[in-house]
Amino acid sequence: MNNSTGTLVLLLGLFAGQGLLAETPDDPFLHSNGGWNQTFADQWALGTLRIYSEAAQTYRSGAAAQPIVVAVIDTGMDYLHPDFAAQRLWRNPGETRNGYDDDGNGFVDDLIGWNFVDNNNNPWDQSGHGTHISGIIAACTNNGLGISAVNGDAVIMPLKVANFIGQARSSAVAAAIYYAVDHGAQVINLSLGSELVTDLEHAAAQYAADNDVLIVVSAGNKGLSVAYSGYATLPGVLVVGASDVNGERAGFSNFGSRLAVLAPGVDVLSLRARDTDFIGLSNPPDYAEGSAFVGDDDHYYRASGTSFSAAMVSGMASRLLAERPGLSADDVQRIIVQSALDVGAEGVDQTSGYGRVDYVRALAAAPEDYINARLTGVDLTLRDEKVWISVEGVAAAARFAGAELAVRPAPGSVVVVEPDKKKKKKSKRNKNKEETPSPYDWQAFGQGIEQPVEEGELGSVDLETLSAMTAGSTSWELRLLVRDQNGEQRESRMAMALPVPPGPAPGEVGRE
Ligand SMILES: [Ca+2]
Ligand SMILES: [Ca+2]
Ligand SMILES: [Ca+2]
Repeated sequence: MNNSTGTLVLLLGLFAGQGLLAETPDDPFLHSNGGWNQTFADQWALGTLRIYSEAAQTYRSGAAAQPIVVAVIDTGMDYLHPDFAAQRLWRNPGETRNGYDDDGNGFVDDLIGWNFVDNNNNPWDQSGHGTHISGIIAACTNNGLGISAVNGDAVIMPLKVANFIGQARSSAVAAAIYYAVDHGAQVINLSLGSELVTDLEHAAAQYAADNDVLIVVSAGNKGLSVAYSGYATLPGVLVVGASDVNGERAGFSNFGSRLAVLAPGVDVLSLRARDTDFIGLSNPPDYAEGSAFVGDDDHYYRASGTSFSAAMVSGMASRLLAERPGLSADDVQRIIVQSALDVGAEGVDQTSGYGRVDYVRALAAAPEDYINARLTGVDLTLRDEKVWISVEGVAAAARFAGAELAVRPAPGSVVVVEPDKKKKKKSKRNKNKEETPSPYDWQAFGQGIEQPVEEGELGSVDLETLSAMTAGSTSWELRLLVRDQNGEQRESRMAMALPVPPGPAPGEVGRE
């Protein structure tokens, strides 16, 4: 974005430090609204993320941004798009166009990436999906044309694994991950749906994690829980769902305990690959051909989906890596997750994870700080002729100071208090006193948590006891509170009901 001299970069840094607004990119869609007769900004997502805000400028390191390579494992790319700069396309330094595999990596003339679908060196996009993603991350920015990107200084490595209708083989996805890691990508965008994940993909994702490469995965668009299926279950990946213009979870966005954060994923404007209209390919009943085209020359396209939310986060991750050299993939993931703005239910929840990502908050975050509070599931077991309810999740912090699990009847649930023998005894004993604690208040669920729990049981209570202490309720709200020694704390909430708690997939609950 800024290809001026080192002196000017330094000056911009100084001005920014004094709170003066540095130059924002001059791409027209960054400054316009109503491009398709909508009421909000054409590139509303960049505003929401605060990529080009004054606040973001004040955190600029002033260092010349190093180009971070982002591998886009998708349908390929229209790398000749007029709003994509040729120098932002990855080049394999070890390869020459001569029909030989010069660098001996098993791919002949892999100059700019690879097409794993047709097994050739041209990752051209016949769908448009991959180009849209690549444009969000690194369209040509500040060129007075079209859109701005999240990180106009990133370099895109297009790895085509999906055909024009978006179908991909597991072996191709795995091979593309290895290729990306082995050729210098620091971020991998994987916005592909898959119900079943193979050992091949699992091993490839582990390879990326072991080599300090961040994989950003889209949660999917079926409005379902992804706690136990799809690429969300790959090791080390950052799972992103979609938020809408109001900052809420988009209704189509998948959710579940593996969802980390939300990012803008509704009506996202980006590049349109030549001769493509991918929304039409899935034959949505209310879609008129070409109606997602934007701009006088139809070079732009608007689309909704968690694919594009993941691209926002991939772009953000690459920008953070450039702005804050020395951060590891884990650091970047932690920063993005921990600095997210809480939305939806209080604290970390099933539908919005840690919340909505925010670039300024991410810039300000300390990489070593974290508080992980996450309720992930409920297990029923039979023990000593009683039904025990175990609550599972994560309770950890940089300087763990303890955690508590609490329960109360679900808000809004009508709780009929059935007088029973125990209660009668109790009321006799406390004849003139109100019962304490009230069954409608938060009450401790199991013992206090004194040691961090990375993933496991946080507490358990037998059903009879739980029922008695919550006035016979059969649906509850759970709350986990995790404290750090620095005084910070984070909570997580989850709904729980009998006979089958919501959230986890069938087979994971109710087993005995
Ligand atoms: Ca080669
Ligand atoms: Ca060659
Ligand atoms: Ca542009």
